[in-house]
Amino acid sequence: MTRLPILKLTLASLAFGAVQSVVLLQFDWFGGAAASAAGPIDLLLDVTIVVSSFIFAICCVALGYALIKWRVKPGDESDGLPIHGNTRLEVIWTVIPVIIVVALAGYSWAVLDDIESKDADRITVNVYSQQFAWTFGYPESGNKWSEGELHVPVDRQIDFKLHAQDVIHSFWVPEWRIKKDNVPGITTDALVTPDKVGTYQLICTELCGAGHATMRAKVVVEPQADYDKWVAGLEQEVPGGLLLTADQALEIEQQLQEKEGGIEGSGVDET
Ligand SMILES: [Cu+2]
Repeated sequence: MTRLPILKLTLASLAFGAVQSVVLLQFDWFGGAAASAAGPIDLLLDVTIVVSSFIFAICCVALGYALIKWRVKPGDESDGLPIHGNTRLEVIWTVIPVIIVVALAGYSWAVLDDIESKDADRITVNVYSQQFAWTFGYPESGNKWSEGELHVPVDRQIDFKLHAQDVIHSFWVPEWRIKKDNVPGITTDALVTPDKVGTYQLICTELCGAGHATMRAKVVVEPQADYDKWVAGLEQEVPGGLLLTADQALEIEQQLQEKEGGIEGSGVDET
C-alpha cells in the first residue's frame, strides 16, 4: 500500500484554506453596522467562515488527491479492494467535527449571552405588527404611539416587545443585526443598543401575505434630547385593540356575544 504524502497534503490544505478565507473575508456580508451587537456577531461570522474554509479545503484536497492517485488504469477490469471499514479513521472523523461544532456552539452561546444581557437603564418600546403595517407604542412616555415610523435614542438599550395581531411577522433592521419573530398570542423580546445616529429601515422578514414585500417602516436613531422631544410631540395613545393579542380579542368578542345573545351567541349546546 502506498504511503500518503501527509506533509504535502497538509500544506496544500493550509494554502487552499488560507486563500479561500482571504477571498471570502473581502465581502461585506452584512452591510453597515449601527448597533453594539454588530461587532461580536460579525466577528462570529468571520470566525465561522475561516473554520469552514479550512474544512472545505481539507475535503477538496483529499478528494482531488484520491481522484488523481487512484484513478483506474486503462484496461484494468479488476475489482477494488474489499475494504470493510476502518475504526480508527471513523473515530477520528467523528471526534474532530464534534470538537469543532461544540467549540463554535460555545462561542455562539457566549456571544448571545453577551448581546442579550439587560442594561439597568433600558427603555421599552412596543412593536405591533399586522398585515401589512408596523406601529410602535412608547409605554414609558404616556403610552403614545406612532404609525410606520419608529424613533429610538442612540446608545441606549431598547427592549422591543414584539406583538403580532394576525399572522407571524418578523422584526429586522439589518444594521442592528438582531432579527426576531412576532408571534400571535405571545410577546417576544428583542434587545438592541443602537450606537449610530441615522435613518434605517425596519423590514418584515416572515412571508406574511400578499403585501409582505411592502411591510416596512422608517427607523430614526437620534440623540436622547431629540427623541424625548419627538415622543412628547406624539398625540395619540395606543388604541385599546392593539394592546390585546389576537386571541385575547377573540375571547372578549366571544364573551360579549354570549352576554348579548344567550343561545344564539354561544352556538354550541350547553346541556
Ligand atoms: Cu409581515
